[in-house]
Formats: sequence, C-alpha cells, structure tokens
Amino acid sequence: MIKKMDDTPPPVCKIPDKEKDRYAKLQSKFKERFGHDPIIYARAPGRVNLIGEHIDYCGYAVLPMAIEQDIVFAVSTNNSKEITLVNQDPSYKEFSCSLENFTISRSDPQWYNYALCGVRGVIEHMGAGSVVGFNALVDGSVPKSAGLSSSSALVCCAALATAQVNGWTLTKKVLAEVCAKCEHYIGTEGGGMDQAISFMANHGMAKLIEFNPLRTTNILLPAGAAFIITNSLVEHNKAATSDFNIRVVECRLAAQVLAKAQGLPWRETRLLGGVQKQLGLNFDEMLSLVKETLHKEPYNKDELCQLLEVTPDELALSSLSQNTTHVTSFKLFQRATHVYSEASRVYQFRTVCEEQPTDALQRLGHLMDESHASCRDLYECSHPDLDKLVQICRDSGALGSRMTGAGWGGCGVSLVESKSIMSVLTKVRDAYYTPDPARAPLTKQALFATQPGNGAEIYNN
Ligand code: ADP
Ligand code: NG1
Ligand code: MG
Repeated sequence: MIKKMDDTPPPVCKIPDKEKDRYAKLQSKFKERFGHDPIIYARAPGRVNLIGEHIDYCGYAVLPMAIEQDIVFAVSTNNSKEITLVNQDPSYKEFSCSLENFTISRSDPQWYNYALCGVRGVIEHMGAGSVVGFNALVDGSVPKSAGLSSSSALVCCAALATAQVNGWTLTKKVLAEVCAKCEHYIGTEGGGMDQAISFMANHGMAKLIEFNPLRTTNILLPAGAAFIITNSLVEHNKAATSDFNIRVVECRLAAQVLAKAQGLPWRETRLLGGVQKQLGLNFDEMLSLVKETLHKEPYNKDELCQLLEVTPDELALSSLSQNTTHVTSFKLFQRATHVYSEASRVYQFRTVCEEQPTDALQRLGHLMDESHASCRDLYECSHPDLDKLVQICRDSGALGSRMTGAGWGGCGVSLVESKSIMSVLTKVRDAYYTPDPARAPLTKQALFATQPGNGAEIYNN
C-alpha cells in the first residue's frame, strides 16, 4: 500500500539555493555563540487560514495553507542534558534549563515557553526517560501575534528539533497531534489547525484539515487565484489574555446547553461539532436549533447553573478553564451561530474549488466576506483597524477579504486575481500604510502576496 504523505516523517533535505544566504548567516552566528557548527536545521512554517475561523476547537474542518515565513532552529547536541535557546532577535532573552526537570508557566507566556511546549510534547509522547541536551539558535520570520501562527511554528519547530536530535522518527501526523496537544501547556485551548498545516502542508496546495481523526485533503485553488496578506499591525498575544479561551468556553457552554435541551449526555459534550454528530442534522438544521434553543441576550452564571442543574463550582469544573473562571457573561447564541455557519462555508469553499464554476473567484471572495462579517459581528474577534483594512482591500480590487487567525488585530487575507496583485498591493499601501508614520516603515513585512508553501523540514547541510 502507498503511504499517505501525512504518515511519513518530515523530509530531511538540503538547504534550498534561494535560502542559502539566510542559513549561512545563521551558521556563522551559531558558531560565534556556541563555538561549533550546527548539526542540523529544523524549520516549521506559519500559516494563513483562508476560511474556517475559530471552529477547529469545535471539531470542524478548516482550510489554511502554509506561508513561506517560518521559525528555524539551528541545532547542535550537548552533553549536559540541558536545552539552551538563543534568539536572533535580541528582544527575546536567552534561556537555559535542564531537560530532566522544567516547568512551563501559563501565567507568563515568555517566548521560550512555547519551545518548551514542543520539547515536552515529544518527550511525553515517547515516554522517554533520557533525553539528549541541545543548543538552538532560533530565527523567526513569521510576524508575531498577528494571526499567522508564529506560536505554533515555534512549538512545532522545537518538537521537530527534539525528535531529530534524539533519533526519534515521528510522522507528520503524529507530530501535528502531539503539538496541538502540547501547545495547551501555554494555556490557550486551541484546536489543531496550526500544527497540522505546519507539518502537513504541500507546496502549491491549500489543505482541508478535518479532525477526530486528523486528516487532510489537498485543495487546488482555481487558476488565477492569488492571496495577499495585510497586517493591521495591531498585535494580540493569545496566551497573555483570556479573550481566546473565553470564546472556547462560550462554544463549550453553547454545546452543553444545546445537548441538555436535546436530552443528550451534556457533561460528556464539549464540542459544537459533537452535538451535530449526535443529532445527525445538517448545518441549516443546526442553525435553526440554535435559534429555537438559545437566546440572544448574554447568559450569566446563575442562568447557566439553572439550565445545566449544577452548582457554580460544578460549572467551573464541567465547562470553564483556568483563566475564564472570572467571566460573568457568555454569548452562546452568537458564538454557536458563527460556528455552524462558518463550518458550512468551509465546505462551500471546498466545493467551489473542486467544481470550478466560471464565477469561482467571485464565489470564494463572497464566502470570505461573509466569514469576516461573522467573525466581526457574531464572534466579536476582529478589531476596528482590521475591519478598516479589510474594507480597503475590497475597495482596492480584492474579490474578498477577511481577518485570519484568532484575530483581535493581526492580519487579513484577501483573494485577488493574479493579474491584479501589484495594483491591489499599491492601492492598499497608499490607503493604509503610507499615510501613517507608525505603519509606513513596516509596509514591506506587513503587506505581501503569498503562495502555498511546504510543511516542516529538516536541513542537514
Ligand atoms: P500568533 O498569532 O503569531 O500565533 P500568539 O499570541 O499565539 O500569536 O503567539 C505569539 C508569541 O509567540 C509571541 O509573543 C512570542 O512569545 C512567540 N514568538 C513568535 N515569534 C517568535 C520568534 N521569532 N522568536 C521567539 N518567540 C516568538
Ligand atoms: P493563532 O491566531 O495563530 O494564535 C488560533 C488557534 C487556532 C485557531 C485560530 C482561530 C492555537 C495554537 N491556535 O490561532 O487553533 O483556533 O486561532 O481560527 O491556539
Ligand atoms: Mg498562536
């Protein structure tokens, strides 16, 4: 039987010619700091999610592609059973600890804690008693806290480096599952999209990623489709705030209230996707059920306790997470409506890509616009600057535009015709970046066209 690509380990290859300068600089910096050459490089890319926002942790399929921006570890082993992490960017402080005994802080998400998540994930997966120590010089090009998944690129890269120096061969799929789980150690309760695409991406392809079990399908975008990324330059650190986990909890509560109303075992229900599966209804029927069952006014804890017939302490245990116990108001109708409609849009997007009707690009653009409106109005995870930027993109000729990633700032992604990339980029530059002295110098990193890139790799020269 032919092995599916996802069931093979990340490839070990030579540094591509166009990347040689970057890696030569890394090598020389590494030698300056550690006194010898790195033995390998590990790289893991960030991603842009084309559609399917805030639904992976509800059990629903998403449709991202990898970007060329990545996190790279230049690595050598040591004899001390310690990990030493040095970052090319001096604003990230150097860090060392024993690999035999270390903690990951949830309350203070320092950069190295993301790396330690990946390290711990792989060690735990292997059940390893003894681990090889290593030194790593870290170089990142994914804009941070901008919805392009710099955090997961860091987690995945650290996991891959750990596996490689220990001689543990893990498939892309296993690494993706391990990393989705272990990024929770930083405190955010995300789904598995970012880690899956970081390992399983294929050059030139977007991916439909489905969960439980994890599986991917290549999606060939219609000819003439291109994507541009626009960073609003509003940063949002997901682990340093509870915004992200509040949405996870609101979805869980919506699932539990719907399940209880339908006579399903609500305590075992955690995902809106799980409710749909148990009821065997389609998306429109789920949206009607949400309308009939949930009200638009926010729920408070008293009402939730009454509905679920639990005490406040039981509610905290069954439904809340560590950094959301303080929350007093929960919008269940709006969040559930977003999730079921967005999940439906992902499949509509895939169908358009498969069937390629003559107006395919317009249809994809329309789905992206709808997705943005839902994120902004129902999920409330956009930001005024990002809304403005998304509109500028449309006014500049994009066929559709939306926020991407967790939001509350960060990037937008726009669908444009390949032939109008330059004209859209110029118009967006002139409208959003150039007039603002804080934004203007950052235009080059903030505004760019992107192609679907490769997944994580090891370079051995
Ligand atoms: P994103 O949307 O980029 O995933 P997160 O808030 O989830 O945003 O993660 C951002 C965090 O990831 C940063 O605050 C930092 O700790 C870490 N990070 C991102 N890029 C780098 C890098 N190049 N080097 C070190 N840490 C990084
Ligand atoms: P970003 O913006 O990259 O931190 C997060 C989650 C994803 C997904 C998106 C929203 C993590 C690691 N990532 O991404 O799983 O839920 O938000 O669609 O938690
Ligand atoms: Mg992240």
